Amino acid sequence: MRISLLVVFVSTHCLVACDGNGGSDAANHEPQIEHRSAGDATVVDVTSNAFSAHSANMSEVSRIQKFNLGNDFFQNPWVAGSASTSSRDGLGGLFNNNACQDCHIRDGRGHAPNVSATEDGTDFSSALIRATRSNISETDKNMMLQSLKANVPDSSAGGQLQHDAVAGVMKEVDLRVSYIDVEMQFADGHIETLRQPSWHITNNYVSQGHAGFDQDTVFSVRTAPPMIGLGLLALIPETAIIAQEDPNDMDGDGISGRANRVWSIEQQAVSLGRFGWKAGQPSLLEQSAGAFVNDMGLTSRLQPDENCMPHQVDCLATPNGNGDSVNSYDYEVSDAILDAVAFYAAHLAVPQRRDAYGAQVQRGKALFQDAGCDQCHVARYDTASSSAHPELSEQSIFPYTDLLLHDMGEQLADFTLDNQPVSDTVLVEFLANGREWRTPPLWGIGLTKAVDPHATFLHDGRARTVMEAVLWHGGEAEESKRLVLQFNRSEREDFLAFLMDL
Ligand code: HEC
Ligand code: HEC
Ligand SMILES: [Ca+2]
Ligand SMILES: [Ca+2]
Repeated sequence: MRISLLVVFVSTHCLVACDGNGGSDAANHEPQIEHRSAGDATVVDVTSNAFSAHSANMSEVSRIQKFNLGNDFFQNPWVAGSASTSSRDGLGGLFNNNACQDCHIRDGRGHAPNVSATEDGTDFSSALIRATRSNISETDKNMMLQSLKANVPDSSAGGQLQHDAVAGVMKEVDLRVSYIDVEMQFADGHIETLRQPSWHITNNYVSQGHAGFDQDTVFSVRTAPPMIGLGLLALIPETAIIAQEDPNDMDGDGISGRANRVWSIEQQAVSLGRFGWKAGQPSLLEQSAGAFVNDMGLTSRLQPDENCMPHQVDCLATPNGNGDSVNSYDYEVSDAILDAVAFYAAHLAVPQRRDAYGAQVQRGKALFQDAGCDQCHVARYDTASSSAHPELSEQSIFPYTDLLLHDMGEQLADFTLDNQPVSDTVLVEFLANGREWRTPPLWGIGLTKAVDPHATFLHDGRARTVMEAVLWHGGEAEESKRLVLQFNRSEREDFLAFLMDL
């Protein structure tokens, strides 16, 4: 039995991998497909454009008709509504930024503000803060558990704090961050210095006689994640994700991932959450519509209402961008534009790995597995069949995520008005509590700084390097971090060589 299995394996190896990619004499006899992280959609690029290419196997027709149109509306800024301008107006009243690309920089990620010796950080151009009430009624809690309701918004500023606004509208908040240094010591004495953030949020309505934030409001800082490979993540079969859940840690390994379940406006049903730092969005179409309305103040079929609270009369009075003197649309973002942007978001390719089978990278991969990183950062999936996205259909992919929520401990928790970490009983986004985060995919992470040297890691961007990100792991990942802290110098180098090769 063993022998015949081995024969099958070896012959698969020859069928699939004898294409000259990498040596065929690897220690294990698996076919070497891992360097192509996104299967046939993988691109070869190590430049600052590494995250901006379309799926390598995309047809010319799709590229010209949809990808380029989506790119245009992802990249170029939107302007305030007026009677005369184009299909790109209707920004605000309230917004965080005026172009998708200004947060998802070069189709990669954003960053937390940097600080100087004398000044706190105020550059929130690619980050935003959500606001959620924590002391909620049983009815509200049940609604969230049944996933009909993402959260209960702050009654002053709503569920997201917009730190910018069009002329004549009061922006909701002014934001600032300061950091203190925290030292982490490895077993061999090596020290890494991390920066622990304190977020300072000024509610501008207080100056207008408003009471300010509700006393029980909790805050969740989010930097923009990278845009690559998202259509492939959308096609990971739901069964494969659910099969990895272990909500009560039945297997006793200290890791208890669970899926977020969220309300899908498109499906009008509870669906598996996949996107966002807490997996609060079920699809790229809904994530894009959510970004348009919350981050930019742009309405669409899926999000027909502006992001203003009832008392924000200046926001409500902002001219909308529903068409111009010639055309009129029902919403500021037409269906054609929304579809094209979601298509674009599905098709940013993942770059090929540089040295996946090199000796040092292989040693680093073994250390990654020894430290249990792959219990959450699960390497491989096969995507479902899709006629809508043939390029992404039935691909073997290596995203390094389980798309599940994990309690990452107090240090990475969302926080209260007086800057205390929230407890794990506070629901922040559908079923995700204030200490839970979705395991982010690691594919492409080694090219992050090539794409944007200012990019930072983790949900709030506190980590300046990949190693800092690892050393912030706590909660369910505490044991993994403990094992990393035992690495000696050459092991650290191998470990990082693997991560930087992804
Ligand atoms: C103000 C900055 C900002 C702007 C502008 C912005 N985004 Fe985002 N984007 C974010 C943040 C922050 C997240 C994470 C949200 C969360 O955790 O819920 C995100 C998440 C996403 C995701 C999910 C990625 C993942 O890995 O789960 C997609 C897709 C996305 N944005 C698309 C868009 C599109 C399309 C636009 C323009 C319509 C846009 N974004 C505009 C900041 C921004
Ligand atoms: C219990 C699950 C779990 C384990 C085990 C785990 N991680 Fe993570 N990892 C996460 C989650 C969840 C986040 C996001 C945390 C946040 O943003 O606050 C994360 C974030 C990261 C990031 C930053 C990603 C980004 O896009 O900013 C890196 C790098 C990373 N992990 C590497 C590792 C390595 C290496 C190991 C093993 C030493 C490891 N992780 C172990 C769940 C896990
Ligand atoms: Ca608007
Ligand atoms: Ca708001």
